[in-house]
Amino acid sequence: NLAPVTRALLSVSDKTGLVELGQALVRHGVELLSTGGTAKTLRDAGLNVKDVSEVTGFPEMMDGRVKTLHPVVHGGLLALRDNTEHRAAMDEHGIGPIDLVVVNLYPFEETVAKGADYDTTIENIDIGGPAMIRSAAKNHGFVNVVVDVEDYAAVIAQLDANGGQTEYAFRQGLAQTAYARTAAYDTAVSTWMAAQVEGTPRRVSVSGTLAQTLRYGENPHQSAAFYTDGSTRAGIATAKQHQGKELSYNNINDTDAAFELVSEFGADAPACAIIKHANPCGVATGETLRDAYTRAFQCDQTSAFGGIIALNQTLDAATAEEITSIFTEVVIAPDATPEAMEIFANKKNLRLLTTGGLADASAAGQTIRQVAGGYLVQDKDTGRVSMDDLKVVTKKQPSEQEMKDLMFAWTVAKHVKSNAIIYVKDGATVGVGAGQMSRVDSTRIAARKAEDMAQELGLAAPLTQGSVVASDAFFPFADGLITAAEAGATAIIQPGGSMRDDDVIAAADEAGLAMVFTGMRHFRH
Ligand code: 93A
Repeated sequence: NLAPVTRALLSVSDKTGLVELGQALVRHGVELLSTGGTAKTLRDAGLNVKDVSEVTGFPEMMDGRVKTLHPVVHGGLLALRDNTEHRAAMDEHGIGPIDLVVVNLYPFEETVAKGADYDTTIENIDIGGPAMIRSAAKNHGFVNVVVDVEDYAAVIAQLDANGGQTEYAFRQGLAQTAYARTAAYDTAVSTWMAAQVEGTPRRVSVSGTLAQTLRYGENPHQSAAFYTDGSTRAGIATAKQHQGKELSYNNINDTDAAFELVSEFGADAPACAIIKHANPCGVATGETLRDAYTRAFQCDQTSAFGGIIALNQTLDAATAEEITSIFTEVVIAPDATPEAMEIFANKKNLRLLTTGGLADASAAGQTIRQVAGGYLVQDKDTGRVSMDDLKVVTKKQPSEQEMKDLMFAWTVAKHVKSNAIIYVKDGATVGVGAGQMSRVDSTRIAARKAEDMAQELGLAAPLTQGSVVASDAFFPFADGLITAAEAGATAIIQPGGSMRDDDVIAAADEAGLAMVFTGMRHFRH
């Protein structure tokens, strides 16, 4: 099952580790073939390389669109070495074997992430590379295919261990990785194109690269893993973990929810979100980051224990100090100062993640959910309303402060599982009702939690007194709104559009509330 490597074709966009690999191949007497830029890098390092154009007899043409797409290349990859007819065809057409292909593709995913224009993106669809990968992978009985810089060391180790040959199981493993890579690549292309074409695509494809096997899934009896989709955007998949044990399945899910929520607020004013079970139990802005954290924490101190904290600005020492006063699972922020990191360093169980920036809340994308036998695909909820979109439907107008808080509450509502009710005062949530089957229950639960907090903090009245309320969807009846008014709310934001809007507006007027309609709903399940 050992197969010799006599000739290799290297064609890589990412030149990392290329020279070291080339040197190892030459050491094993392997002849090197290469395309333009790759050949140059190898030559510059003093290695002997033959241009593919010399082998094909064709220059690289059409801006490089046609470089390696030639029978001399694909014949050399696909020929069965032990088949007499294949060998005869090779001899007849002057085709030499290519036993090793090293290809990494035009950086299509990175090009999309950078927001390149249409033509640039199209030009970054690699054709020749995937073709060679697929040819080589099909013929893994004889041929090695390497698509990851991370696999270079293993290739060198194989050659070293087997006197310039490789084992079948090794080649088979490489082939599997190779097909996963071309599948992921084409998925990235088709996903990008889905966003360009009119209408609903007839086929969708989902793909990911194993980033981490997880200890278990939502529960210990479920095995699980984390796959990334190649995105280079700031977020959970690209974050750097600085300390603490590996993230769990639930940690990853909650940290994502926390970071996406806090990113909604941009980086201008400090903001903090604390998440439990994918729902926020406190979200606040503040004068300082520490202040934002403290105010978020005060919304529901009980639930915040063991929570996930997301910050929209660099974690500083004062905030870090405050955070360590209770047990927290994960803190995620764009960055952290050395002092803050030092404060966290002796909290062994606390994980710190930095992202290098905020998530782009307005970036288009899709969300995918699995159901039995299929996938539900939808556009990401990037919906936003501005103050100009709001329609005041009550006799009373919201005050300027109420208006600010209404907008804040509405932003939070988008990130709370339906039915979502959020009480907000002075840029901080003071009650969150999430995931209830009836809206009035969410309204009651949030108000009751605020009462509990008032007792815990020794306040004369719950913070819902003089608060504003957001509802992710319309109030079907007046009862929810009346409950909010009884809890002390003075203004409401909701989509409107119920059959009984008139009743609800009348109830608001009667309770002396101001109410605005957004015309947009934010269900989240
Ligand atoms: O434009 S292509 O699809 N046409 C080809 O025939 C072809 N052959 C290799 N792109 C092609 N490649 C790609 O060129 C490789 O996949 C690799 O990413 C890149 C290496 O080019 P260079 O060696 O000039 O840097």
